Amino acid sequence: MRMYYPRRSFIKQIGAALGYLGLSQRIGFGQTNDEIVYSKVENTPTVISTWKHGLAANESAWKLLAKNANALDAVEKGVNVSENDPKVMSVGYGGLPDEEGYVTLDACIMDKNGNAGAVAFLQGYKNAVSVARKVMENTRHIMLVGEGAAAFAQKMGFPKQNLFTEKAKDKWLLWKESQDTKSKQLQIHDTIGMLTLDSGGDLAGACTTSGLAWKMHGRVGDSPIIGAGLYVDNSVGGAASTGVGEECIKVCGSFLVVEMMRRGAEPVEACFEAVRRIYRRHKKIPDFQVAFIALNRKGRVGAASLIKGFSYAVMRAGINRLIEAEYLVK
Ligand code: SD4
Repeated sequence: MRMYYPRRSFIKQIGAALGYLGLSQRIGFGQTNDEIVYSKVENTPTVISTWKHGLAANESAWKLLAKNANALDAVEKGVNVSENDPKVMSVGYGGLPDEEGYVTLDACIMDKNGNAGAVAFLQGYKNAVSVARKVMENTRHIMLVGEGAAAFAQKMGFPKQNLFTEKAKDKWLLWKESQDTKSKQLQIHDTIGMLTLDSGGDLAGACTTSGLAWKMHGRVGDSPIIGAGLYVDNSVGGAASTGVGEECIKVCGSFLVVEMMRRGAEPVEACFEAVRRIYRRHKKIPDFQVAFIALNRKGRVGAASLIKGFSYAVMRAGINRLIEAEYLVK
């Protein structure tokens, strides 16, 4: 097993060169245009999100950021795209269910003032992050769960609907036949976490998911937990996570990333420290994934994952790009 530390690769330089020519724009080229993505330009509106479906979510957030909208509106509208898309089977409508066949959603959101809202074990309302925002703005609490969260969503006027699509049902029935929990855990971790920086230099973040597929009924992961699935401190930066939530919760992952940045770490270094903490708790090669994205208040971005296979999307200056994250254990 080899521990991997971030470094610039030749291929990335090629990606950067193509970026200059505009060849890698909007197609998820997969490499970093260092000048745009890692530029030192300060206060450039920026959006970063997890996984390939983050590209579409970024576009929606970007539309708002480009019009000088605030980071909070952008982040909410951004992740709503994944929540509404039945093809994204790990978030919102069309999300894979728990082992008993219930689609239960977890989400949270944070604004520039450190305010936070969250819902967990929410059923019947696809835009969990928007319900979380209402919790933040319309109640004196931070988190509502289960029936209470659903009753609140109804009161706030969100439409109730069945989130369990036929496609998700087919997959669930297949799993029930095989009961192959282990390999499925490895494959299914496509929560969307998103961080935004607006033209006023303010940050916001959101995280929304249907959680690990085939989880126990009642299980809640890291995604709605402030400090685990998401953390934003406007004076420092923000971080969000994806992967096996239990591992992230145990190290207060997103909080850790932000605190590392507070002490001067670059976003990518801060993300590596969080995955390193997780790695150290396990004496063997990890058979699960955890990954983090980070955005600091200057607009610098970074990400890291425990094992290979995590990608994240960054949009800035109208250019949207999917990037393979560096990973810790080869
Ligand atoms: C969870 N972190 O519930 C989430 C899983 C995930 O796509 O990333 N799902 O633990």
